[in-house]
Amino acid sequence: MVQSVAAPELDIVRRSCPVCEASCGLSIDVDRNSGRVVRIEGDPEDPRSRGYLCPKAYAVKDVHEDPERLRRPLRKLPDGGWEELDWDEALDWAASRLREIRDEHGANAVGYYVGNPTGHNAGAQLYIPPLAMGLGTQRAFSAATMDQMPQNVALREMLGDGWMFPIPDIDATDYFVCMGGNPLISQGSLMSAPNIKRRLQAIRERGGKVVVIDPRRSETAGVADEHVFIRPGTDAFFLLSVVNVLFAEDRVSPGRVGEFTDGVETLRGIAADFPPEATAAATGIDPELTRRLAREFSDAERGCWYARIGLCTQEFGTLASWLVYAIGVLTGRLDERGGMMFPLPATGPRAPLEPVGPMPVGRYRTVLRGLPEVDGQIPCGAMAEEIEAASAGEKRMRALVTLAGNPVLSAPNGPRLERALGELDFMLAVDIYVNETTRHADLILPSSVQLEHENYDLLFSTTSVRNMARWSPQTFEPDPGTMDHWRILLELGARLLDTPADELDDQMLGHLLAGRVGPGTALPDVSPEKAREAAGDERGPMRLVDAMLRAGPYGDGFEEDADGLSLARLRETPHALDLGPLQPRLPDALRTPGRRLQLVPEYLASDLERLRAGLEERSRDTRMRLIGRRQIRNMNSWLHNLPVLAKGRPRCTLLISPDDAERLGIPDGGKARVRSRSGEVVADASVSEEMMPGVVSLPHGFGHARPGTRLSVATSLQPGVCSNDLTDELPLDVPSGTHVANGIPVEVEAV
Ligand SMILES: Nc1nc2c(c(=O)[nH]1)N[C@H]1C(S)=C(S)[C@@H](COP(=O)(O)OP(=O)(O)OC[C@H]3O[C@@H](n4cnc5c(=O)[nH]c(N)nc54)[C@H](O)[C@@H]3O)O[C@H]1N2
Ligand SMILES: Nc1nc2c(c(=O)[nH]1)N[C@H]1C(S)=C(S)[C@@H](COP(=O)(O)OP(=O)(O)OC[C@H]3O[C@@H](n4cnc5c(=O)[nH]c(N)nc54)[C@H](O)[C@@H]3O)O[C@H]1N2
Ligand code: SF4
Ligand SMILES: [Mo]
Repeated sequence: MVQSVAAPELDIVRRSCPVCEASCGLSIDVDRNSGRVVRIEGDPEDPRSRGYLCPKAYAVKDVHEDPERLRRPLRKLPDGGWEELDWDEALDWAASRLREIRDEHGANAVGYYVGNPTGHNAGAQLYIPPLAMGLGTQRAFSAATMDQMPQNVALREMLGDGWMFPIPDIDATDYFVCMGGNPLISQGSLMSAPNIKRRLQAIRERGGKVVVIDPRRSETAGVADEHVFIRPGTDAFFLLSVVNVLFAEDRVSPGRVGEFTDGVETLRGIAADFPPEATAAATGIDPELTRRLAREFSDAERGCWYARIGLCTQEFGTLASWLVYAIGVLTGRLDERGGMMFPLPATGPRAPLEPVGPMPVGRYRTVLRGLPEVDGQIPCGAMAEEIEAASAGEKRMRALVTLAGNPVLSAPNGPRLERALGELDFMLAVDIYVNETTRHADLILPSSVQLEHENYDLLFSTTSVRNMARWSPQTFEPDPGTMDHWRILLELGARLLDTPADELDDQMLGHLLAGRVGPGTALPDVSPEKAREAAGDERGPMRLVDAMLRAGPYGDGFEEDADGLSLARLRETPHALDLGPLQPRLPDALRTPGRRLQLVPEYLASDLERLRAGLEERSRDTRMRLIGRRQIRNMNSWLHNLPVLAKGRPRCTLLISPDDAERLGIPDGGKARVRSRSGEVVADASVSEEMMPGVVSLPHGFGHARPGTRLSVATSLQPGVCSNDLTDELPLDVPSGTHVANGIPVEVEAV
């Protein structure tokens, strides 16, 4: 028998990598005939990444081709098995269950959780509002409370805009301090910059200095000039001492930014209590070293003091994040070349937005602990207690919608959450796998994956070290059994709001345009009607992106023949469009009353009492502390089912210092039991000089050995244990409601 084989039809697709924030330019060889990726390379012509990529770039191919990825909606059967159903039935059923629960028990009986891949998909991000409006609930959770929420809160209070992140102007700096981030592995976070290693090396080549302050001698420390160990969770003390030195040695010079900053003298008073000698016992950092670092940083021509997740998900995350920004202000490095600067995204407003009122806090409180919502977020680790009848009684959350999230592995105390999910009347997951979380759902709606839809780097153009705009084409037709994530959200919203989906979509466009064109806006002469007509009939997120681009600071202002940006123009640009280096944006971009930078906002200062109380406790503290880590071939919990990324030795190891290993009798490769208030795990120990004595490190995102999933590769090659079985859901960074995933008190013993 002769089989006819269709000749390959090769093509090259250029798009940005949707896996991490760096958003490298990829050049993908595809065979259109078989619908498969043949090869992926870094795009040498991409002005941002210039050919750079990391091993995770292959995930875009492997996720697309993973036989276990879901390609039809699945409904749970009474016996725990699954049946496939078609989309209309699935959407109707989901909406009717949610409505029933809402109608009977009120809107807050339903909650939702937004996961990380949302940030990598413009449609998933832009279409949360229709679903959120449809649900009308105040019970909104997301990965933010295991991530950047302390930074959001600090910035909202200081600048009036919690999403205006200061980003290192890394290519122009002379002194780079990295605290609680490991950009060599994470590839940069709130610092979208492909090939960080090269950029850090360039600082050193031009005579500058890179300093890493971390309880682990991380991979980033490996390319730095200096590494300083710090006891986990004590960064706020150390930073207050740095501020103390800056004042004591007359090194405070805010420069231009000082002209519109309030609170410098208040901060002097606060820091007066924290000379380096007062904090050394807690931090483990020699007072003279603290002084030297403060001096070097203030003496440097241009400096970035950068901090990330290790400073957020810790006991004093908001204060630590705030102090990092404050050091930037005091040394005149915020909003200045070579310091921490603010991108001007192409989809952002064309003219400064109006000042806003105070940050909302406490419009909703959790039932058992009375935890306040902070700027619309409730701590994700409170999901379990909000669901449990024993904790929340009649006011319990009875339905949950997860959107591209895996909180059983990524949120604190996963085992408690797993048990609680069993108490729900209805759970809906919009996801692409049956994993540790979604297996508890009654219905899973599979979205299309990145190669199957267009994308625009919406979030990461707000975190990029140079201004940029990037559109990515659809590579393959979506699998007919899947639906674009945005459409799922829109269709659910439409059903919950009793509004036709197209009408809801038009309302979204109308709402967006209302703030950007017409009288009183930055485009007073463009009527909403004209803009709406220019936006065309193409539905979905790209129409919204087009409207934002055209109304934005580089946009064509809806004039067809103007030079400015539009989606049409970007669609003709095969690589990322470089829009130049970051430029000063303050004070215009401030949204505080009177556009004044608040160096010591009251809401943040109110947490100083807790910090003061913590100092004494921390100075005497001898408990072992657990911190997390990331690895180059992981992305949180969800890339372990791809053979290329899962192969090799088990990676979920507990790093422990030689001192501790010897003291506890744990040999390299031996088993160690780690116990916290919330749980315990047994992991393979790896004795490592990288670790500060008294600190152990376990990566997160593992723990795939649970039953009922469809992740055969992850389960067999990299099951690991879940570090969040150990993350206690009770302690919080209070002002932001963020969990403490770094610096968890633990007991470690040989098994
Ligand atoms: N201990 C500890 N815990 C942590 C952290 C830590 O450092 N230490 N980090 C925290 C941080 S920073 C984050 S961001 C969170 C992440 O927390 P989550 O977002 O809850 O977890 P992920 O592991 O990113 O899970 C992503 C989910 O999205 C699904 N998915 C992937 N791609 C798509 C898609 O295209 N469409 C749809 N619909 N679904 C998709 C995956 O199957 C998976 O279920 O974890 C947090 N948890
Ligand atoms: N390969 C890979 N890349 C990723 C991800 C991934 O899972 N894998 N996840 C992505 C996501 S969602 C995010 S949010 C980013 C996060 O990006 P990063 O913030 O760079 O994340 P980590 O690599 O976890 O680095 C945290 C560092 O903080 C240190 N640390 C822990 N506790 C403390 C402390 O108390 N004080 C100080 N000073 N340091 C501490 C840890 O040792 C570690 O080196 O990475 C993104 N990129
Ligand atoms: S660094 Fe991030 S964006 Fe670049 S190839 Fe790797 S995963 Fe993709
Ligand atoms: Mo994250």
